[in-house]
Amino acid sequence: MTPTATKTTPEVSILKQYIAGKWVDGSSSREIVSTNPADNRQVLGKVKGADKSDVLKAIDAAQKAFPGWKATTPPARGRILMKAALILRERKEELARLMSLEQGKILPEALGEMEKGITLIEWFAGEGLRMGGITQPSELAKNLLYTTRHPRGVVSIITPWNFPFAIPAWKIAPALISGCTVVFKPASLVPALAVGIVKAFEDAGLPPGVLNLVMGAGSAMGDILVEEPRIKAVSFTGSNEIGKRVHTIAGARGIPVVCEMGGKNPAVIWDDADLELALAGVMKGAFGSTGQRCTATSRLILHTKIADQFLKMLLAEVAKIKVGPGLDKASGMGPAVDESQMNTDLEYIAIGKKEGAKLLCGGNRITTGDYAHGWFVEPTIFDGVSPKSRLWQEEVFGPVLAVTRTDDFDKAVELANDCPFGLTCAFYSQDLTLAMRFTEEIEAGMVHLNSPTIGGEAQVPFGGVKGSGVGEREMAKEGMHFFTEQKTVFLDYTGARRASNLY
Ligand code: UN1
Repeated sequence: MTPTATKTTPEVSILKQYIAGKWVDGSSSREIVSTNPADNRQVLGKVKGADKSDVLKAIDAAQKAFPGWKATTPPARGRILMKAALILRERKEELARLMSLEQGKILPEALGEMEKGITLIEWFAGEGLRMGGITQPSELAKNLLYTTRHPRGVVSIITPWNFPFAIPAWKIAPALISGCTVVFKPASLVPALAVGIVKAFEDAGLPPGVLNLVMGAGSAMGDILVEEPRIKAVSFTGSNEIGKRVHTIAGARGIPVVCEMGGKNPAVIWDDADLELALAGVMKGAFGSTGQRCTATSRLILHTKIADQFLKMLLAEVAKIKVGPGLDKASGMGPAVDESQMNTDLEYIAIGKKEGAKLLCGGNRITTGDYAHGWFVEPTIFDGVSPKSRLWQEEVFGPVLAVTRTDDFDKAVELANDCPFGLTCAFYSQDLTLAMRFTEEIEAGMVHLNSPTIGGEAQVPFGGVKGSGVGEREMAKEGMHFFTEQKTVFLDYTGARRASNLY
């Protein structure tokens, strides 16, 4: 495994903050260093970190740009978004390569993420022509009732490292099309991709100050992105710990907030399931993106009758996964994003063993040869996991799958629901009645029938219940509505004739 040489891209060469339409250095003494998780000797770029003063400048710029952007018609905003999407399409391969290098995911996954993010921008671009409210008949004659939507103002967008392009895209695009101006703070592990997306909007002609990028340690910036009075809404995806903090501060200020947080998503494979289909779904769900997605399949509930057969098929398939660098064509699974995430994976593997679960495969860091310079963990499966155990209840965010068995449908649903999260789930069966019962009884924001727990599409809402999220759903109309205020208008056009009031 030789580290793949970094192709110098324009995006890497301008690793800077973007404030008021200018690429500038941050004021913090702390640098953000972008490294390759497959080979931590390879530094991809460095950013002079932002601190509170930079965030305030970004908020100033966004506040100044707001009236002009608000006055720009939604179709005109949409054309800028569409241009950004076209630019991103041209840069798709280049940015996907960069994503593999910086985040670690294998190239086909990075290309898939680019495609998804670009589609989201295109979808929201089109909403510029459709964003109107509703018209309803009134109780009163010659009266019209209708609603309009208005941008909230300056908003904060805070995103994680696991989808460094798609998650920023699905938050920035609806904010911009709504007429909001944005202060965008990506995770410090993925600055190059954040620059890549912002650069595309700049090149598409987005006016200065409408989208600002601040990169730096959370500790250097403090809570200013949520507590500054000019911030009118916050959209956050990330850990439960930070999400709860964001929610509390935003709640105390009385501003709208969306927090998309963890998942511990179950896949239930029933005895009549198409096992080949279920196998493909569990492989993608549990080990795709190295398990580092909130929609990952992390709990597997097998019908007792097919459990041994299915696990045999699964183990044979997992044995074929070649763990390796994202840009290596042979790799089927990339590294953990950094040392800390790798250690979390290993800690949960140790917890699983201690709790008495049976390790079926994996369980180790890979350190042979050049692998010692990366954060590689084997795909890991535990059988006989107790529902009360930490391995069943807590999010790992790595390639670790917990398995249990039952032959009772009600018990399967109970096991699936016995967890603090409720983002997504999967049910594999040919039985429509059972599938519909599962859909009704499961506590989750998204249900996949005969399809893996992962993924989402631009045109339908995305989000979860319980510990998985608070606030409005993302994507689709809901994703855009979050960034707007509504006005209900009561229009009386009786003119000189006196309106006869009903009440
Ligand atoms: C997906 O499964 O394609 O952080 C998206 C996450 C989610 C996104 C998952 N917000 O993993």
